[in-house]
Amino acid sequence: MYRDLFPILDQQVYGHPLVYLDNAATTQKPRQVVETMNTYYLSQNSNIHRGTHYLAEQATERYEAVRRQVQRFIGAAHSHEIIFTRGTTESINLVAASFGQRYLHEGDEVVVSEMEHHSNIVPWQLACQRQGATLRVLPFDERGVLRLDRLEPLLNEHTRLVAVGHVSNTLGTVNPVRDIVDCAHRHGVPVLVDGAQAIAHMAVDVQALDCDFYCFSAHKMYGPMGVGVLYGRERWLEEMPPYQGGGEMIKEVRFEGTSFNELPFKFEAGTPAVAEVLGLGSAIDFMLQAGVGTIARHEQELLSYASSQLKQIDGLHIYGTAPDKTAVISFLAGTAHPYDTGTLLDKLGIAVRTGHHCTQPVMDHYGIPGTVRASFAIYNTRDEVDALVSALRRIAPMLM
Ligand code: 7TS
Repeated sequence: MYRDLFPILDQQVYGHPLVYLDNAATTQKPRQVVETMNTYYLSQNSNIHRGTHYLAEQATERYEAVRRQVQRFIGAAHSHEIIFTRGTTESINLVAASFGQRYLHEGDEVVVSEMEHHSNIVPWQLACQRQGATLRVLPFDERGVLRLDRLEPLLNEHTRLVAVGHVSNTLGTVNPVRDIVDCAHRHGVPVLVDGAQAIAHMAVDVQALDCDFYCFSAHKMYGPMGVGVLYGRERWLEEMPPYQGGGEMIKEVRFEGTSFNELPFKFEAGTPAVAEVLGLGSAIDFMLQAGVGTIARHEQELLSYASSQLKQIDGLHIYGTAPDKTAVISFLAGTAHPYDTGTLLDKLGIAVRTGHHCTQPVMDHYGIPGTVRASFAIYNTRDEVDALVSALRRIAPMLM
């Protein structure tokens, strides 16, 4: 399905057809996304917001139209709640730095979960160090399900924020974000959701989730690298200080003092990645044309087929068996190091990711060095699952 739109998939690797199962790291880009960016550079390029000439006005209008498109896509109340960043990592760092400066003080606490990507741990560690605050951790159980019963006891009058992933990039677990938000809000604590692994796989509605911040990257949802989104509730964004200083984010600059621009420009210092933002718009068009529900159903079919096939391989162990999962399967083949399994699969044309996937606490939880991870997207097929399974059967004697 849709493979014709992704020319990169039609190639041989070491004499085998490419089987691309590294979609949680980055998805491939449909032709229309690349063409949108080419067209921008070949016939529309201009810096935005400051020109009075035709090209600048057109570029500004296109860029701002994508902001409104993102607003509709994630159900935000206002388009000025959509901030363009370089990606999930920068979105989280923005909140950690700016919200941290304004609201985190000596003795305060921030709660993250044990299954977070390092991008949703380290910025909070840095903010806590700067402000004299403490990081608290919500654990998960053996299946990779968050221990929600442990959330309430973690929340107290010192808690300033809960930061949690919508979907785990290693375990595939879909976390019950709305329940987490309800619990945190009962204690007056805002919630940041790292949506990097959710946005391409399910419908996201930030108002239905009732979260305070939501972060994602374009490159994991069929869009370009180098651009992402921070959604923030107006109330917080209004009160938070700027993250970076520079052009675009100011109202008036005097040496005696500077006043800042209104939202969203307060948080978009400097020339943004205009072509990439337009590429993100085109990626959203692609997802809506395919249908977010269709994408989710297709991936769920692949998940259940692949899981049942992989379970039949002797000595193969799957990490992450939550009842609600996206199409991410982490596994180890016998006692083989994940890197060896990944290298052998690569020689058969199969691209998987190996290692700790920037989630070392997850590896520590299970006492393993890393996993092999296969992750699926709209263009993957049952034949590709079969190719993975038969490759694993073929290399098993070398590994176990
Ligand atoms: N949060 C989660 C849950 C992620 O999976 C990733 C990237 C990030 C944040 C960071 O996103 P970035 O676009 O800012 O880099 N995850 C992965 C992965 O699983 N393999 O490579 C990158």
